[in-house]
Amino acid sequence: MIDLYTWTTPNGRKASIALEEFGLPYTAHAVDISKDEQFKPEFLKISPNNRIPAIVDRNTGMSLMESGAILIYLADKTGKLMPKDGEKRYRVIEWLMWQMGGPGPMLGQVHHFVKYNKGKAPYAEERYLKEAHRLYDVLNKRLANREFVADEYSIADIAIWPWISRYDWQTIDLNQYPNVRRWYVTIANRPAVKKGYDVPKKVQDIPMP
Ligand SMILES: N[C@@H](CCC(=O)N[C@@H](CS)C(=O)NCC(=O)O)C(=O)O
Repeated sequence: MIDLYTWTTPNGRKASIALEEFGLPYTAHAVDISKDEQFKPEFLKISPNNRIPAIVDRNTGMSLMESGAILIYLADKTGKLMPKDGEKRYRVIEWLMWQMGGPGPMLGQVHHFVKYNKGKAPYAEERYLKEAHRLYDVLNKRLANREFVADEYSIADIAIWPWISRYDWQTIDLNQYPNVRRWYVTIANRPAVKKGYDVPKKVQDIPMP
């Protein structure tokens, strides 16, 4: 049994979608970041960076923060969605790290400046939108002749997908990136993704282009 501490955000949804895909039993605990619940002392014990998601594995007592680390942990625990060794494993880690260093922080800045603070910082809006388009272009090219970012559907797709699901917040027209669009729709239709998207509560239907 896994305890998942999460909220209705891209990083939170990575963990709940993965838990659904792995078929692991878990209990979701809502940490409402709009009410600063991520700063509560009891949450800081398992997430010293005061951010969601975090997990506690009741079998081992181990706690873990950082969505990338959580995805690798769960993949290793179940032996699913990431090869055990060899080049294929590192290809998954490569694209997982691309997400952690690229779309995560950069699209997060687009949400901050373009969606929530439009007009306040035109230079920042331009800078992060340009970077968003560059990242979408990288992903579009990567998906030109493959179904998923690594060799098979993996934790790397699970990490990237929730950030792309906010394409409307990012003012991105997915028709401009047809390979990303095709990949996005394929993953959106997976039953585990539909279930994991609504954790810890349903906010809206999955956006569809
Ligand atoms: N690198 C971290 C980022 C986690 C993160 O930024 N989580 C956001 C929600 S998507 C959060 O908890 N924000 C709370 C805050 O900014 O105080 C991860 O991938 O887990």
